[in-house]
Amino acid sequence: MVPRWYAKLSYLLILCWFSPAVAQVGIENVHITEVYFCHPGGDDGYEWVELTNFSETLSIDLTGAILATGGFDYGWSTIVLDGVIPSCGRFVVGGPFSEPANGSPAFQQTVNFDPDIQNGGPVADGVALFAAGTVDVTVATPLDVVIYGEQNTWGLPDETGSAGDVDVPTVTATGLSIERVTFLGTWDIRSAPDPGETRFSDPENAPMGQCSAVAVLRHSWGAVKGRF
Ligand SMILES: [Ca+2]
Ligand SMILES: [Ca+2]
Ligand SMILES: [Ca+2]
Repeated sequence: MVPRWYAKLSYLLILCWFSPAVAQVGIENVHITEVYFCHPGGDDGYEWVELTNFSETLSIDLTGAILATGGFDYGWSTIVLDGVIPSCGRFVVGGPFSEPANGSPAFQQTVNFDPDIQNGGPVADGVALFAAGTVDVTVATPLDVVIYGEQNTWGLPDETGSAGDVDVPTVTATGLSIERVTFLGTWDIRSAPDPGETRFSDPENAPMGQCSAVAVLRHSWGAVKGRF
């Protein structure tokens, strides 16, 4: 006869053994690739952020990860993400409004940024991605960041945890978006917002669809060799 306490302990051990890990496997492959934050006639309901999963193999559950905007810090507005981003896929969060002027986004997660995303200017603002379980986005180190504006006066941190460099030196961007144009993290201003597509304008980098570093390198090499 197995003692009851032994059976209970075994059950708990088995439960622990088979419980799925809380950590978001592969979240480091997810990057902010475009932000639309300044809409003609008023921003409320038209703003969005595009994420891209650069993994060629992993679909990544974003649930619980935090998209945060600043601001004096990244606590200006926060959104708890909910959904899965497929490998090489995009995830557009924001809205709820979709019209040609904001790029006609199809939202994977519809949520109205509240307060609205800051608009850059002389004092830079930023958008940052934090891992699930982050307790305080004002002190945590983000996974990925874009900082836009003239000067990072408030010292918004980048992925190192220290004050980041400005990625997009924009003063105003009404009707425009800021877009990541290389895998390594070069950003530019885009005149036609492009939610749901990732484009690399730098010919040294992969076009959309080839999304991982491996693919980027393969494509660049292949382009040189004329094999792809
Ligand atoms: Ca809003
Ligand atoms: Ca805004
Ligand atoms: Ca895009």
